[in-house]
Amino acid sequence: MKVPNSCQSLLLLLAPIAASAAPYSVEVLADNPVAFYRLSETSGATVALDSSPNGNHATFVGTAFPTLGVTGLTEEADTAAEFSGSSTSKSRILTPPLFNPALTSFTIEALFKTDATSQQAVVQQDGGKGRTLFFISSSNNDIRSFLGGATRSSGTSAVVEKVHHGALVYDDSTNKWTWYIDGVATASGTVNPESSNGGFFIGIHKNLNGNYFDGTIDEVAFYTHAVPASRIAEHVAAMETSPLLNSFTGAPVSIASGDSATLSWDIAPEVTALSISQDIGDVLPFTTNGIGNLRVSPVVTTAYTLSATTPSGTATESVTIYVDEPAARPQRNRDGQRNGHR
Ligand SMILES: [Ca+2]
Ligand SMILES: [Ca+2]
Repeated sequence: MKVPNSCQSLLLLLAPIAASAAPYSVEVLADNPVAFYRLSETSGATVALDSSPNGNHATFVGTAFPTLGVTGLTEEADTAAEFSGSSTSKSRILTPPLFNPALTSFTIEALFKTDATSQQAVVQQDGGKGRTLFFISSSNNDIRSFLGGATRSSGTSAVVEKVHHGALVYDDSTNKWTWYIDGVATASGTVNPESSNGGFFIGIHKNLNGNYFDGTIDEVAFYTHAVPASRIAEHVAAMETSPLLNSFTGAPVSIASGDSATLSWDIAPEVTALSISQDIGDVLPFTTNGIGNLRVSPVVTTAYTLSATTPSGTATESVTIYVDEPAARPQRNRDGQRNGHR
């Protein structure tokens, strides 16, 4: 059958959409969050990195920080933060100010798994008019927001020990709030949110005197727009998707000048383009059944970034090969004068 060229390109565009979703973090980043805390830091970290390009890094706080390195809540090989529920450790995360809920559309999205039936904050804004925007109520574990002077119930109970996806979406143009629980719109209404420029606490009430989260929180994303229902559903579908990029490592990670190291990778079969920075370029030809490697001989300490792309998104991972460069030593020529050689 002859298909007009214009239709062929349309078919090419449509085909990837029918394919399975990209991994969770790739789907979130595709929607341009203003901040995205993957909480994949290891024990001892004080900074919760913002994985968006916006640099809104947050901090771990408390007499005991949340426990890092616990199993994440998606299929990505990525960890999460465990909160103890303790009133003495007051484990929490504090973001910088990200937006004023009275002045913009917004979306607050998080994965969580609670151990308890007490009232627990997932996300609470700081400041005098900061509100408990995303919490589990002690009333039947109902997932709720306190916004615009009243409770906005999702009508859905968090199940203890079950992983839930929650997203509170506010559309400033219509004043409409919508709760999505596990990818489905469960409740909506209209509201005029309080005006506050405070940062956002994760895992505690802003007064630090209650609503201690007890359980795991992961992949917390903030957006200054209303993420549409179709994208929320894609995010939830992506929770089950394996990572595009299983590993990217260098060995040895530290070499003497003149020696070489091997970069090795393990990628998903659906990756259609694979490249390494530092002018190395396409490395798909060096990849068999998702596994590949390449020898490199950097003359100075060099960071290599592997980018794995599918029709629905790109994942990247970096490794640094440290080069022990010879100590710069002034050399003398036969006249005993220093020359410019390093
Ligand atoms: Ca994570
Ligand atoms: Ca616990």
